[in-house]
This record gives sequence, structure tokens and C-alpha cells, in this order.
Amino acid sequence: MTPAQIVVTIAGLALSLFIAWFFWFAPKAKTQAAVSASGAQEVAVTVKGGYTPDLIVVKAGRPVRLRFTRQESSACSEMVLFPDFNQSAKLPEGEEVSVEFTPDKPGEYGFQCMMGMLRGKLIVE
Ligand SMILES: [Cu+2]
Repeated sequence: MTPAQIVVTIAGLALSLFIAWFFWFAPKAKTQAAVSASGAQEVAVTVKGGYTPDLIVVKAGRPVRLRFTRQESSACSEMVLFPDFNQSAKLPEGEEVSVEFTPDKPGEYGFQCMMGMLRGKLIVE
């Protein structure tokens, strides 16, 4: 290899390492649910190639209302599932759909699309 090829190879490696770190290890932003007038902890979640936000922090023992709006037509995200709470919802494109439940115990609970390709996490404190 010429020195130029070595430099390009090393730069390429460094870039792929950075991308891997960014997707798997970079700290993600947490979103704290806001308490609405009804007393429910509400968060609006956009569904588009993933869930935004995908890390939602709520308090235990209070109703949670997650308002999902799906902004894509990909079949992958047409359902959202909360297996730990026995909740699921169909998400028609462009419509707001609320999922409501009350988490009793602190912990981390995942939510996902049907095939588990899109994932988010509810952190109950
Ligand atoms: Cu999916």
C-alpha cells in the first residue's frame, strides 16, 4: 500500500467507528413527560423511521398518555406495542392516536413496532 492508501484506509476505519459509536453508544436525550390539565403525563411522539422522542421519563402511579402521530406510510410502523402494559394501537398516517395506561412500578419498559425494528423506552421513576 502507498502512504496515501494507508491514510485513506485509516480515515475510513475511524469514520465507521465513529458512526457505530454514534448509533449504539452515544447518550440519547430523555424527554420528561409534562403533566396536562387532566392530570395525565403527556408526551407527543412522532413516528417517522423511529420514535421521536424514544426515551420518555414518567412517574409511577400516574396515568400516562402518549400521543403518537405517524408521519410515514411504511407498513413497519403502523402498529405500536407496549407488551409490558398489554397495550397496542394502530397508527393511521397523519392521525394522532393516544395510548393510555398507568405504570405502577418503576422500571424500564420498551415499546416497539410489530416486528421490533423501531424501538423506544419508557422509564418509570
Ligand atoms: Cu416494524
